[in-house]
Amino acid sequence: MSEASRSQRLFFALWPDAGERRQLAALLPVLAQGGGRPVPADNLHLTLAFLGQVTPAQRQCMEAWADTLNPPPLELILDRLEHWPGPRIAWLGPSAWPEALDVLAASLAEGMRQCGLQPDTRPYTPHVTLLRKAPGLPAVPTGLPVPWRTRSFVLCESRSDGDGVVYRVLRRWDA
Ligand code: 2AM
Repeated sequence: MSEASRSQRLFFALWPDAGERRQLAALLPVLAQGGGRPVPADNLHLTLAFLGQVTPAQRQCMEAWADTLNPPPLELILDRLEHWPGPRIAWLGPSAWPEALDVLAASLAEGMRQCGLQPDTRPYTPHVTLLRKAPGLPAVPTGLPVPWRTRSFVLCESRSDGDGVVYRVLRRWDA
């Protein structure tokens, strides 16, 4: 098999625990009343770095880089509901967040450069996508804010499965 055919679409993320996922998922039906397609509950996450399509060697390089990082304790309060008209997503994120989250995202972006990948050059905006094809900002549901405490991050694979996308956690880094 060629390197290209063994490539995978990968990203690093914060992955909610069962309770946090339940709280986030509970927002979806209400939000979707205003239009848009809710993200499947199992897919909810907060991206740290989107790697895109990577070769096995690049994946190995990024895992080795991640091994050198110490997952910081993070306490997030997801209280900011926003709509981005370009990608047409409605998302929930923190209106303020610990510097350690920026440092972690920036460290992974630096790892991407070291491993021959091109990180996003836009400022990092932590967000959990809740609706795709969202026509506008949905009405604020009850159930906000959602607190999220973590001391780990994960490497995920994204695959298309015909009628959607399926994410699989490949590895987890715990403090
Ligand atoms: P999004 O939720 O804002 O679409 C997996 O696709 C994850 O990586 C999603 O959380 C997605 O963010 C994020 N991501 C960042 N840049 C991306 C890109 N260029 N293409 C696809 N996903 C991207």
